[in-house]
Amino acid sequence: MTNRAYVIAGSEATGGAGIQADLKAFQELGVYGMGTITCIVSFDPKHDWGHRFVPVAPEVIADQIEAATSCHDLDVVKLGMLGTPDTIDVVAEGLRRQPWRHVVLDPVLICKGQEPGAALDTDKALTARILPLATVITPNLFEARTLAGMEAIETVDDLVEAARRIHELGPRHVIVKGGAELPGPDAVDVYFDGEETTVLSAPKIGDARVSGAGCTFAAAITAELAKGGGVGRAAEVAKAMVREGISGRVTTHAPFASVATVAPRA
Ligand code: PXL
Repeated sequence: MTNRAYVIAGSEATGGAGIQADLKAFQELGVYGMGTITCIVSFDPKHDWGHRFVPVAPEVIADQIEAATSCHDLDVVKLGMLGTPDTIDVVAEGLRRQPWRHVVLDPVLICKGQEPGAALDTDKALTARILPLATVITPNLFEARTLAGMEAIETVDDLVEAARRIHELGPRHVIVKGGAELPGPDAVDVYFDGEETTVLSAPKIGDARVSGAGCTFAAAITAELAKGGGVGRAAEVAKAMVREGISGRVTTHAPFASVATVAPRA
């Protein structure tokens, strides 16, 4: 049977991040993908490439979820940018209609073009309604600080503490990404499964953040889980894929490069 994976996420019109990156990652890893679009983000070249953000109407999101889940037997889903409390409600409702082996949550908390007040509502709704459904969560430093209620995350020990705190919010598997911003020469991620802590570390490739790295990481984990692998191995594959993608990054006319989507050499 063809391995299938599902993603519910926003469209990012330049192709670097969002559902565009997710579906490319699925394809590269040999998984047939289907997707539901929650919002449309179009960077604005006339205004410093700021985010223009348009949510998709909740009933249209519900229709897309109905179509995908009726058409395919799915047991693995990735959640990317949801964007508004209304979107979160309709996605939570849609997910509750069937059992999932894995719900991989990339907790994209704020998109730069959104009102900070709206972001706060979104944080609360995400924590209340989506976190309890997630089996795997992949926060970056900013998201980990918010979810764990920590003022600063600056060391690997801080990453471990954040992973433990976020685990208590519900998700069985927590992978906190140090990324470019964690001080030090290495890109460090910490995986905590409730018992064991695993540190994934590799030398940083430059210091700049690359668009789509986080999306690709969670999408690659989702694809590997769809193929039947465990979370630990899936995280290793995802990290290798993002490393290759950052090293072969696509330069753009925007001030940031986009991750290239290439499956890691076995
Ligand atoms: O990389 C986070 C992200 C996720 N999803 C969408 C985005 C972005 C960042 O711009 O636009 C749709």
